[in-house]
Amino acid sequence: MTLVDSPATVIGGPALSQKRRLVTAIPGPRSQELMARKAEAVAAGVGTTIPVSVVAAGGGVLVDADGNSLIDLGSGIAVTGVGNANPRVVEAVTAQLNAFTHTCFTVAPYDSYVAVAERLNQLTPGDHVKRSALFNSGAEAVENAVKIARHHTKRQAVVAFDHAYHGRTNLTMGLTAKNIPYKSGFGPFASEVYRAPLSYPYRDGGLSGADAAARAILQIEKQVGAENLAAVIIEPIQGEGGFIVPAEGFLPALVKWANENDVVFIADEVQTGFGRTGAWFASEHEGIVPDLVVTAKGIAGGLPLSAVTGRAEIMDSAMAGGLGGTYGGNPLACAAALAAIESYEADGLIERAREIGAVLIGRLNALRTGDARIGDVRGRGAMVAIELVHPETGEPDARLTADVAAYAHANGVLVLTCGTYGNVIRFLPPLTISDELLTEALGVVADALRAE
Ligand code: PLZ
Repeated sequence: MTLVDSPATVIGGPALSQKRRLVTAIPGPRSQELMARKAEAVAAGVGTTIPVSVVAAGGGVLVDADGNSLIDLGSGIAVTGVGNANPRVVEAVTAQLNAFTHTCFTVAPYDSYVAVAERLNQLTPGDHVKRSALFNSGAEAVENAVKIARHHTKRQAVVAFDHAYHGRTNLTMGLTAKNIPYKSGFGPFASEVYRAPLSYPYRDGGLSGADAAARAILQIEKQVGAENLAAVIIEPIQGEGGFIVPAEGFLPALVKWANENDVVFIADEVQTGFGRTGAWFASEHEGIVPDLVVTAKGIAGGLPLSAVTGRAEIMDSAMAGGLGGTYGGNPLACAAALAAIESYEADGLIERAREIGAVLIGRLNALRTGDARIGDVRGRGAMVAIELVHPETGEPDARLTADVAAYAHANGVLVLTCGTYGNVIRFLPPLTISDELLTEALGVVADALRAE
């Protein structure tokens, strides 16, 4: 039986009922206790979205220490696509734990690292010869993609886009657009990073994809020069920046220009990858073939793993020893990735992402019809968002957004916000969520909008 037929088969704990259930206020007493300890022990810069103490998670719910069961519309920021404690992942990681936990692949290699590379080479867009290298976090993989592109092209400049998010390390902070909270006070940032305008259909007056690409390319040519440019890096659908789907034609035009100018085109599929958008990778929706693809998050069912996959001639440019790290491609994470990939395939989860998308888009568009504060509904597959605005002016409404999220949290639905202007609510459920839970959660969001 597939998970699509019976979402209950992916429940993480033995008796994790797939229900929203509140037995205390959020946070309950045990969660409050944890938050008090956190305040004393954990650096203030490490924030939290919802003040709970999680003890179990699976299917479409998170259970807290007070016995509350919350509907999960965040998947740990698009990580647990295969569901929390996915049985295939648990089994594979447990077996690996009992065999060996670490040798460092660059010291004494093992099968699963190579197997993950083989799977990535098959699954990412394009049928050219590919190589992969594995790392720990999305940011680390982005850094390595840029390293590789610079080494290959012998050029230095990198272009990222408005509203981009690529991570929190020094280079990736520089690539990231938004100042607060990601960058403010954390400079100086790496040099040779330039920014280009994005295609943002809701806010750029409906500029066509071709025109938006021409605008970006003109700026790159005038301000940077292709001869200095190692790479352009872009999220095919922006994540933290506001779930912005560029106008059709924007991405293909950029890829064409990059190819013609020997500029490495890097797709940051950290948030969009692994079935999230209803395809293995979001690049597929417009048929683009990036030179390098950066993946993380959904790759390994919650274990820390990331990768750069791309054209062999680019990936092989760095000398042996030039790429690596102590933990990159750790055996536990690789075992998890192989099991997660199996789950996406065997359990029909990519198809499920499209079904989830249809439910989300349908319900949210219906809400929008009667509510002018919902300026836009957008996304693909199980990566969907609403942008909230002041109806008279179209100005972003960050206050309403925060209030709707707070109402949802208080009522047992974990939603995340995003966007340069903090006015986007994003829906990123595990692909193992049931339609019932999803519909109930959207009902709570509708109540929240009614209450404000
Ligand atoms: N590229 C497209 O979405 C991570 C960040 C949350 P790491 N997004 C969630 C936060 O507040 O830190 C992300 C992404 C894209 C790169 C990254 C970075 O991935 O695994 O967080 O380093």
